Amino acid sequence: MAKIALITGATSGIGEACAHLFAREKYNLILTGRRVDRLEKLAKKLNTKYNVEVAVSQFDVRNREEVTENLEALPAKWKKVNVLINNAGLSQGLDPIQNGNLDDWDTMIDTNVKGLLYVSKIVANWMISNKAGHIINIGSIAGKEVYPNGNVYCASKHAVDALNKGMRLDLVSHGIKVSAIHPGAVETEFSEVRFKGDKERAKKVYDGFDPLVADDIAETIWFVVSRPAHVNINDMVVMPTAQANAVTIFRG
Ligand code: NDP
Ligand code: 8X3
Repeated sequence: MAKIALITGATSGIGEACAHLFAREKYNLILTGRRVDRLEKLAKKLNTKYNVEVAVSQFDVRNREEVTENLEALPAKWKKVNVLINNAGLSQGLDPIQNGNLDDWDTMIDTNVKGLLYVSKIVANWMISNKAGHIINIGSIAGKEVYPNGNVYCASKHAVDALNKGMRLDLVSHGIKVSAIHPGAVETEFSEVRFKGDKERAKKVYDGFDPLVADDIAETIWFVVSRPAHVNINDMVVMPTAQANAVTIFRG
């Protein structure tokens, strides 16, 4: 029977790259996100190209009721999830704490922390019933270091780091693997979202060096997922060669 991966934030960037890679590896997929047109287009493409089954589930991870209703409404066969990729996330703004926008703070905490928790609780219980599974949490270098003006985004990703460790402890006796991947700069829609559609400012983030691309992270996730049954990779930090830490980027 084909394995199943549930990917949050599959409409773009790292999540979309994971959808392609896991479909290539013959996983059936549950793709989630808010932009349902993108999810449906991607589902059709992957079904045609790789002959895998793809279910689309549209919800905003910030909305507890939406998450619960949509995930619980999936037919029983889709609840045998082998891999959950907790990828949906974002940054909003890059301002000193004293100038921070409270709506941006709520959005980051509600998406990156609470949204990840809402999805994880439901899927972890499915995995406990199935006596197996693997949860991949997408953190960030911002969850390992704090950089100027990164304050609340960094706090939200430090929370992901802590939750990854907490899940590992709580799920170890159920045979469920838990791993975190913490990328440095990956060129996706991330900076455009952070700077609220300012494409010029977003582009400058990646000027003068080779950033990671979404496929680099998808391949890393695949490596982590495809280890033998007795191996769990707890934590990985993946950086562009030109980026030594959160703030040190060699722009040649
Ligand atoms: P993208 O902006 O390209 O993708 C973000 C994804 O998250 C989209 O599919 C978006 O879907 C989804 N998402 C955002 N908010 C919500 C929400 N409220 N409900 C449901 N889905 C949501 O960025 P990346 O691919 O780069 O980001 C993926 C993850 O990687 C994030 O957690 C990010 O923090 C992390 N990361 C990114 C890095 C980078 O440099 N790019 C580095 C380190 C970590 P939709 O809008 O359709 O809902
Ligand atoms: C995204 C990478 O350095 O912008 O998580 O925080 S960074």
